[in-house]
Amino acid sequence: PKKPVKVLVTGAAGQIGYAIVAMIARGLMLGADQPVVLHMLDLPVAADALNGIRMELIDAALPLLRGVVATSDQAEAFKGVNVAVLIGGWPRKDGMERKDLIGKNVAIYKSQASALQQHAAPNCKVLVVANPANTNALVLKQFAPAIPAKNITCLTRLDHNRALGQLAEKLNVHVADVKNAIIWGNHSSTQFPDTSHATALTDRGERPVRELVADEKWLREEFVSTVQQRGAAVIKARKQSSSLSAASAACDHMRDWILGTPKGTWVSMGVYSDGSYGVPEGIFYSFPVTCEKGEWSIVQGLQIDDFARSKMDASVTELKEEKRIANGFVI
Ligand code: NAX
Repeated sequence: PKKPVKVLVTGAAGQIGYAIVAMIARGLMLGADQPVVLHMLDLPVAADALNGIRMELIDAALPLLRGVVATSDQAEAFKGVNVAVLIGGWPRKDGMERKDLIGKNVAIYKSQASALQQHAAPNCKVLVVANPANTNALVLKQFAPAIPAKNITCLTRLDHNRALGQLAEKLNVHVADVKNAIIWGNHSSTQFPDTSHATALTDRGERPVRELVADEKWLREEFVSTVQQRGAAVIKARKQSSSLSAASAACDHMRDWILGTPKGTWVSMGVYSDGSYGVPEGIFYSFPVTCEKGEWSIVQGLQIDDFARSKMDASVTELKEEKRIANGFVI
């Protein structure tokens, strides 16, 4: 039998947290044969709610769940964890400026960086979900220098999955038969959902999405803005932001990272740029990646046309600006 893996979820009493803890404890993140111990962290104000979730997890009688730690103490939460899903953060409130949102989260991620570095298991894999996700990941990296940069990632898989979902609807095929869309850039409205290399399985075999859709204008305009604005559309409809889809995407991200991507398939992950595709080092940027044996690598050699280049550069500009603002708070 496998040794239990310790999985930390921060912001566990929040919306995404509530959805994801059950998914993790049912094996959707690490596999149906992998026992887990859940560490849940939230603020002291949410301690009662967190305890209620602990009670529900016990009541669910989950065979893979070998223990639950529910705490508002960062050191206890990070102690010995092998996987950390960082969902907790300062929420954007109406009228709040982006600069202030970044500032509030810089403080949180700076402090979580030291908890991570001091208490987590060596080689702990980290996924930042909380917004601004790419910049929070950067702050975490800067303040946890002992953690290898390759162990810190941020979530753009929800955007990636949204892209696959839109293509499946357009082509009237099953979503599992669509693959290799790409989300480039920031998890924000400057992200570039790119279908240039995506394929779909039809009765005539695997075909490029570009050929199947044929409507280049739809792919460049309507599709791109639908994916970019999907989060806002969900908020408008539900009066709450995406949570089950975000939780599901975070499970997909971790599962593919740890257990590997299927052959011939890539996924999108926010990672520390190594300069690939002319994206400067020093920012977290979403790239197409494949994963094997617990390591991600950026897919190389894809053709980038002028349209893609300008979209990709716009997201670089935004991320540099977020970095500049974040650095202003750090000093
Ligand atoms: P909620 O406000 O429901 O939950 C956030 C939880 O974090 C709360 O329970 C809060 O008490 C807790 N928290 C705040 N500061 C904390 C700290 N310092 N330590 C531990 N816990 C802390 O938000 P929810 O809808 O669950 O969203 C969580 C985050 O995910 C937000 O930042 C949101 O913007 C972000 N998202 C990111 C997505 C992505 O694709 N990267 C998509 C979904 C989501 O919008």
